[in-house]
Amino acid sequence: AGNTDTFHYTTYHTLSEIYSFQDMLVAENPKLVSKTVIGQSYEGRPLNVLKFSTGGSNRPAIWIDTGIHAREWVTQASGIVFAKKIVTEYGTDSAVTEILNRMDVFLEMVVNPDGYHFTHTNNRMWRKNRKQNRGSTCVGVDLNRNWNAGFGGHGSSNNPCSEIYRGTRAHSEPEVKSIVNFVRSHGNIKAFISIHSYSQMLLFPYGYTRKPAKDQAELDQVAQKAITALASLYGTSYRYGSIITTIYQSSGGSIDWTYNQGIKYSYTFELRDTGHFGFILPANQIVPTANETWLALKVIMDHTFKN
Ligand code: ING
Ligand code: ZN
Repeated sequence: AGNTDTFHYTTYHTLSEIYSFQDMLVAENPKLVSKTVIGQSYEGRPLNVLKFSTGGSNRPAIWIDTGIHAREWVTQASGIVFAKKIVTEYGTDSAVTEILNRMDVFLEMVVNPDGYHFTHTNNRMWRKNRKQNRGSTCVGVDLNRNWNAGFGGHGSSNNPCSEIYRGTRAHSEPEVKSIVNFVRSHGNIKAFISIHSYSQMLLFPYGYTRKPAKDQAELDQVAQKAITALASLYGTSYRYGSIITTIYQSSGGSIDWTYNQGIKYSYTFELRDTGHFGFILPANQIVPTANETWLALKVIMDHTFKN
């Protein structure tokens, strides 16, 4: 029922509403948008990725994901807004048009569907997936500690009851493994942007080591440009820098893995706010948050396109 013009971007949606949004967007824009199911979650839900493409084969691509952590609702909601923006700005915005004429964009709006469903039905503050951990009554693995980049190091836990439980081994979780397989088999991803909330930060590798990324100077410059664009809309101020020096030490994170795979433009956003509402950001901030973030995303995409 409905269409993506009358869809309510100003409220939070259930998982099934997000899935039907995706299908509507594909149905309305069959030449630009398609849906790929890259795997299934632990509880058997589809892991949907929207592909925005104007043709070609295996074009250089930009990956964006939202919702790896269940409770970070403004991220999944922003993912919906980004998807709609891509289709409305293709052909009207010169940067988006130019990018999509030569590159593909992949958007996974709900990386952690089981956790997201659980935040609607049981516990609004759930973060991890819903893995039934063997030998423990505690549920869930932190999907941003499960990647093979400093796996098991500081800033992750081997305790299944911890909010930062890393799982039994790297890539043990289907939600992570599906992205790993996708990234590897695609082989031509140039930027990988993973979106969290909250803290208002733009972060780049590394999180597991203090060793600076070899592209640190460039990553830093692009981040500075991106947060300047972001602030230009409503004045929202962001900090930026490497994960370990800007937020905290954290091992097994996605963008450290993608960076080590050779994806130079690996970034993580921490969206609004700085803690007043935290994860429970009022719905009237969804669209402004997505709008300002989109400006920063376009800076990163445009830089990727030109390099
Ligand atoms: N923040 C991220 C977390 O997983 C992060 C910070 C980003 C860590 C990138 C490692 C890599 O802890 C939130 N809010 O989840
Ligand atoms: Zn998060």
